[in-house]
Amino acid sequence: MHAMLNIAVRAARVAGNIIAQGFEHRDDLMTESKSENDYVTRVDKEAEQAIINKIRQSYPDHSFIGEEGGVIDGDEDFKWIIDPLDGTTNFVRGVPHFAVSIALMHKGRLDQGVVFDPIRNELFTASRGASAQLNGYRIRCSNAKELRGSLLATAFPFKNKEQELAESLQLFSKVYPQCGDIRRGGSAALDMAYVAAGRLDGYWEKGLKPWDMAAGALLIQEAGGLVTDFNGGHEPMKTGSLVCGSTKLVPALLKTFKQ
Ligand code: 2AM
Ligand code: CA
Ligand code: CA
Ligand code: CA
Repeated sequence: MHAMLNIAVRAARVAGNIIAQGFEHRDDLMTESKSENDYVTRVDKEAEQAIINKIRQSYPDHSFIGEEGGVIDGDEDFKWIIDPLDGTTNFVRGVPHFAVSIALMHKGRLDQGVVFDPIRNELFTASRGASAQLNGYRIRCSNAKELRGSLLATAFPFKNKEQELAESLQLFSKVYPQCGDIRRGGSAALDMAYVAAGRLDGYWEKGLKPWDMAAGALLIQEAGGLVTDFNGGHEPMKTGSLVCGSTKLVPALLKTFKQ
């Protein structure tokens, strides 16, 4: 395993322990609302700090950006992008579906990625050019060629519902009649890991942040799939709009969106 991926995995496991313990003792989460329907807990913050501390032990000069405010300026060539707990709403409500997401960008390219589900002990990893793995076994995106029969995932806007819900429902109503079925899991990182593992054929969502998708994007690319934005462009991390899946399914989805 690549040395930097190895460090990312160790950091993800440390955070995973904090999260799993927090999940068993949910009376003590100190949940706060960042905005309506958007929560953060003591566990999100502790997990992020633990990840950054762990990585900095090995790479003190690197730069960091984490969802819970963990911005550290350093060597811009090595930038860690961290979502310590993706799926906080599930976590707070006792739904055991959430993950740690850690990615490393090297000179602006995704280089290493880890998505770790501490409840199921599923570790999804990818290094650029070296395939994607689940618990050490190679994974691949599905070979779905069309919407018919496909299992997809998406999400609905939980903020700014007034502005964004109509568009979201419009896309849903275009895709849903043509596909097999659609899931709404509540963890973007796990949705993407499941696309990489071929459990889902595709996934789309708008309004994502870089830490929601960075590790998942590398997983999917290394698993032989496609990651684009809603226009088929290659900057979903900049636009926050994401369409991903098997190589044939993504163009089919984009076409369906435009119909
Ligand atoms: P978070 O748990 O790290 O905040 C995409 O749906 C992403 O939006 C999720 O991965 C989740 O990341 C975030 N999110 C925040 N609040 C949410 C909510 N109420 N429902 C669903 N997702 C939410
Ligand atoms: Ca959050
Ligand atoms: Ca997230
Ligand atoms: Ca989070």
